[in-house]
Amino acid sequence: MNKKIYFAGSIRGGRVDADLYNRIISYIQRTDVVLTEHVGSKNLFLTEQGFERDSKIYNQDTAWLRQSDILIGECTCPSLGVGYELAYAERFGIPCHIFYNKTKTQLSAMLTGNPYFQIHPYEKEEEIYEVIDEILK
Ligand code: 6IA
Repeated sequence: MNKKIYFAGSIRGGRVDADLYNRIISYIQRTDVVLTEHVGSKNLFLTEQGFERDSKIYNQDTAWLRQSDILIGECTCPSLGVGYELAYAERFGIPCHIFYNKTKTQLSAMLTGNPYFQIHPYEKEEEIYEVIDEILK
């Protein structure tokens, strides 16, 4: 059966890796379902905000997260929202896989120090897809 994947990546934390998120999402979609396809989208209106809009986003994302089978996060670009989602997923017992480019950043000790998280440092993008094959099989 297709797995439901919650892909987490930075939005207001910065969009430098948006194209990478998009490639990872497309890769997962070859075999499984990504609930958060918009995280890789080029057309997010980052300046739009407001409590009503943001509370809809929060409610929708946390509902998706509770329904998901696995969280896959790309954490090279730090994001408060992704950090929050990881803690939320842990609370609901959703398995979490975290990728980050070790030549570009050092991951927070709050993630590397927590054995709940399965952490995958990489140097080259191809390594991500090899690990994803293992995760999804
Ligand atoms: O703190 P951040 O914005 O970097 O948090 C990114 C994470 O929060 C992502 O993994 C998303 O799942 C979630 N998230 C943050 N903003 C949105 C959003 N609005 N839509 C859906 N999920 C979101 C995008 C437009 C908004 C900037 C006006």
